[in-house]
Amino acid sequence: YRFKERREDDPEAYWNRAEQANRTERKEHGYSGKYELEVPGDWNHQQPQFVYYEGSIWYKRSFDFIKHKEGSRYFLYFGAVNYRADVYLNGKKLGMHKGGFTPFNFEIPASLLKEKDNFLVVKVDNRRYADEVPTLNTDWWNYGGITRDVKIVELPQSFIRDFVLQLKKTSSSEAEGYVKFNGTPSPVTIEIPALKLKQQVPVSNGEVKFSFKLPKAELWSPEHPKLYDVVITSSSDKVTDKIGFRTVEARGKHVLLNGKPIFMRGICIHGEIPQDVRRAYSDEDARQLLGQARELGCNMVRLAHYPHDERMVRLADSLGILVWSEIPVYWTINFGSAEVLEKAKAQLTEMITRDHNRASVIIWSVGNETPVSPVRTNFMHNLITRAKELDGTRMVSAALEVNYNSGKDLNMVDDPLGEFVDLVAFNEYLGWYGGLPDKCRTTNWGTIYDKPFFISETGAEAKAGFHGDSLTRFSEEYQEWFFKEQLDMLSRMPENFCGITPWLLADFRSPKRNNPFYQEGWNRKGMYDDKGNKKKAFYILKAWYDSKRP
Ligand code: ADA
Repeated sequence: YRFKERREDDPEAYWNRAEQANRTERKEHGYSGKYELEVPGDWNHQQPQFVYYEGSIWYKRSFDFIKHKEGSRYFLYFGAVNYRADVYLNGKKLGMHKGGFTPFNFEIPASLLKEKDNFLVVKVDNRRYADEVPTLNTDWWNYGGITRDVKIVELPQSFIRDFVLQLKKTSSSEAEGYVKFNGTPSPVTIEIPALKLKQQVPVSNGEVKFSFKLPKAELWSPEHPKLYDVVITSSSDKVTDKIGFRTVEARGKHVLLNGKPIFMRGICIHGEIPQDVRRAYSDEDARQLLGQARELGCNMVRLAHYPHDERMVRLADSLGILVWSEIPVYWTINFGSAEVLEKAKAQLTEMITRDHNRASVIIWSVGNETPVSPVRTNFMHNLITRAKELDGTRMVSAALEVNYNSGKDLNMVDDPLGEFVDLVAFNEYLGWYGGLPDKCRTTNWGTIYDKPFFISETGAEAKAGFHGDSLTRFSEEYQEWFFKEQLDMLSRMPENFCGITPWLLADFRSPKRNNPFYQEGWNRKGMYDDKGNKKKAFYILKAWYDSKRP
C-alpha cells in the first residue's frame, strides 16, 4: 500500500485513515485493493502486477503475543528487507533501516507489546537511487519486499549481543575471540562438550576477551567439515552455536587452509531460485543452490553480489564449501561521497557481524568491477581497512576488472587495489566480450602482484536447448568451446593461481538482458538453465574440477 507516513497511537484508526487517504493515490498508480504477500518473500513473484514494481509497499499484520515476562527485553529482528524499511508497531515508529541484504533489529519498548491484536506495519521501498548501495545500475533483479525471516526475540536485560570464537590466524591449536554485551558485561563460561572443554573468562577493563588452547579439536575443511557445539553462558544469558575450527591465510603465492595450499574449485551464485523467478530464502533453496554447486564438483562458492541468506553460509559450514561473501558495491557508484562510503561500511559491518563465526567464509569481498580511478581506490581502500579491523583472520578481496581489449599484456594485469587485498581476484571474459574463445590460446595470464591470484568471474551466455556450431554465439556449443579454451588457458597460469569462480551457477533474471530470442530478460551464463537443466559447458567444467581434486 502507498500512503504517507503517519504516527498514531490508535492502530486501527491509523490504518483506516491511511487507507482512506491513499485510496486516490492507489487509484492513480493503478494499485487498488489489498494483496496478500508471504513473508519471507519478494513481492515480484507473488502478485503478477508487481513483477516489475519498484516503489513502496506497506505491509500490515496483526499478531497476539504472550504476556511479556518481567525483566525481559524484546527485539524485532529482520533477516533482510530490500531496500528501505520503516517499521511501526502499534502506531509507534520503531526505526528505519537501509540495505537490502543484511539483518537489523529494533528494540520494542515493553510497554508497547500487548497480549492481543498487536499491529505491525512495515513500509518497504525498493526504489533505487544514485547515492545508495547498490546504485541504480545492476545486472540482477531488484526483488522488493521483506525477503528474509522476521522474528520477535526475547532477551534478558543484559544479554550477549555478539561473540567470536575461532582459531588464531596461524595457530591450529589456539582459540581466541570475545563476547560483547548489550548491558553490563559479565564473566562467561565457554563450553565445547565434545572436547570436554570448559573455560571461564572474566571481565577485564570492561571487556570479555579470551585466548586459550584448543589442542584436541579436529580441524574443519571441505573434506572434513567438522562442527562443534559451543555453549557460552553469562550470568543472565546463554547462546549456542555450531562452530568449525580452521585457519586460512594468504601467504606467499598460496592460500593456505589449515597450513596447506588449496585450489578453489568454485562457482558464482546469485541468491535467486530461477525456476520460481524469486529470491532464495528457505532451507530448501539453500540446499538446491549448494547442491547444484557440489554436483559441479565445487569446493567453493562466490555468493555474488550481496550477502545471501544466512542459511547459505550455515549450510556451507555443514557441507564443507568455502565461501566468498560480498557487499553490493557494484560497478560505478558515487565513490566521492562520504555518505555512500558510510552506507557501504554499514553493510560490510552487518555482513561480517552476522557471519564471523562461519568456518566456511574465508573471503570478505568489498565489491565488484569498480572502474579504476583515484577516488574509487580511496573508497575501496577504506572498505578493505574496515574489513580488516572487523576481522583480522579472513582474507579480504574484491573482484577487479580487467580490460582485455586494451592491448595491454595480460601477463601483468594490475589495479592499485592489488596492493591492499590479500587475494588478487580478476573478472575476465576473454572469448565472450573480447573476441573469440581461441584468443585464449595466445594469452598468458599473470599479475604484477606477488600474491595468490584468483579468477572471480569468467563465462559466456548459452540458451539451453539452442544448438549450433562452436562459433554460434548463445548456443550451448559456443559456451562449451569457451570453457574448453578458458580452462586450457587457466591451466597455463603461473604458480600463484589459486582458483576460479566462473560466472555462474544458474541463469538469472536481469533487466539488462533484453535480446528477445536468446535472453528474454535473463542472463544466460548459467551452467544450469532456469529450469535446472545442465548445459553442455557444465560437463566441461565438472571434468576439469574432477581433475583438480586433491
Ligand atoms: C559482470 C558482473 C556480473 C555479470 C557479468 C555478465 O562481470 O560482475 O554481475 O553480470 O558481468 O554476465 O556480463
